[in-house]
Amino acid sequence: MTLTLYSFGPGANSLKPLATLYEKGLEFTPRFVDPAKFEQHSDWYKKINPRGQVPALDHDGKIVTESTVICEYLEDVFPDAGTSLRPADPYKRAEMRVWTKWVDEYFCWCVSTIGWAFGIKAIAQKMSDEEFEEHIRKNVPIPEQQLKWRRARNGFPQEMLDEEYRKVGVSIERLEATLSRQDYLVDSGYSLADICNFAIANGLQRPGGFFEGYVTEQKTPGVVAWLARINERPAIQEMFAKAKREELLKRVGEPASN
Ligand SMILES: N[C@@H](CCC(=O)N[C@@H](CS)C(=O)NCC(=O)O)C(=O)O
Repeated sequence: MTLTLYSFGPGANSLKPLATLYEKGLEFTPRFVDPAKFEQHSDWYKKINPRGQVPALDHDGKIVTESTVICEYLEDVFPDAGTSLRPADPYKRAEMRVWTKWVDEYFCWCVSTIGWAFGIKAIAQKMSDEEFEEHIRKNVPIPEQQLKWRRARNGFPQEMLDEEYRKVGVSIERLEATLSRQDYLVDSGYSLADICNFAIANGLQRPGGFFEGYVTEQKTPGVVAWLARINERPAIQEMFAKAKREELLKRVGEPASN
């Protein structure tokens, strides 16, 4: 049995399956897809995920995409490995899925747009106008992502940024409303609800970051304590330590079989 995870390393959507693999103690080969080289848009990678996005899991030659789906797949295939990340009770499991659906449909998008507006610009401005436009037109398969890349390079409309910041505020309030009452998003314990939200929320508390003031000890003590609680987990520490030692960030380029 072999598992290979194609990812950008432990941040955003890539963090979800990485954290799941570490929590479950599953052996896997990490393959770093380098966003600075637009490797997610390369022909070899689009044979793995035709959408030109990470993460993607290869399980014995079967490809699974969509970060939350990969996490659920790992639980389905390896239910007894390491930590169980779904509540046994069907109602609690439904609550967990409301949280993971909400991340994918709402929380991820507002945080991502701000990240693209202020963090991706440098990558997007690496090429000349002509090179950039040709790359986007030829290699980026999703029209919405083409627009996002163009906006990352040329600027997002201010009213869009204002609206996305408003949604980040709404999202943090929603997390705080639950986390001020309980340790984890579903009261039965740590689950994929926490991993998938942590993937997007971790880092929002960073002083000097794009979201300064949204997550603070004074305003959102529940969210701050929850982030710390997850960051203290041995599996999460192992994941970040491996990334720091660059073990998760080795770029391997085009696989020999492609
Ligand atoms: N719905 C997808 C979204 C994947 C996604 O947005 N991936 C981002 C990284 S977090 C990506 O590959 N961005 C690069 C690009 O679109 O060029 C999932 O959850 O896996």
